[in-house]
Amino acid sequence: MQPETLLERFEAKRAAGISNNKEFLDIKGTEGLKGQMAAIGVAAEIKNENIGFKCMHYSVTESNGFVEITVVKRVTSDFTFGIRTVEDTAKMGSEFEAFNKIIEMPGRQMEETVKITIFDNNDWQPDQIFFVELYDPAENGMPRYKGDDTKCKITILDEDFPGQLCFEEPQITALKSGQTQTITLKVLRVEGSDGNISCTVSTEQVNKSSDFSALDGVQPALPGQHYQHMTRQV
Ligand SMILES: [Ca+2]
Ligand SMILES: [Ca+2]
Repeated sequence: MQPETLLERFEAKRAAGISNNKEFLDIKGTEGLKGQMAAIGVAAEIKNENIGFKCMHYSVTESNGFVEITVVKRVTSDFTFGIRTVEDTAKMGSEFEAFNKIIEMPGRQMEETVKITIFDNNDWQPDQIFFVELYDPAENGMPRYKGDDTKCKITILDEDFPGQLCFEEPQITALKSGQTQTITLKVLRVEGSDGNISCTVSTEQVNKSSDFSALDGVQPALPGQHYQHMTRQV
């Protein structure tokens, strides 16, 4: 008996040891088909029949200034659609410029590229994401079009290096002289100097004598600052 449904064909191929997922991964179809494929553990990408993103995920460094995203039209007739940004961990006005536009594509035009501004800063942050989606401007509430390819993800890659703080000299010797002396400790900021960082500093008494003034508090380091002096009396 010939397998008739997609599920039956998949089972028949699997039973015969044939591995060919192409038709499952690139197939156009309905939500019902998607559910059927999910039931057999195959991730299906359901494309919108009219419009979709060419790529589903873009990565851009924050210093790049912008990201360009391409939309593909799949019908030969004129088509009007909306495209807008949606916040996630990346926020509008902070990490990217809000974008919301209605675009009319004539029948002969099959692709359109939009440019979204990315903002740079000097602070280290985890990589952040936002989304761009295609929506129906003619429908009430302007919902996103159906299909997995009507939403794409943008990852903004951070490229700032705050660096690390350390003492220039791991050990300093001060001889007792009967008079108050001042020693200087130099703190270095190495392997990067982007953004503001700070560290807490404290003194620790190793033996019973208390022949030094305590050093406690927070030492800030400003962007581009590579060292700082701290003085103590002994
Ligand atoms: Ca930066
Ligand atoms: Ca940054």
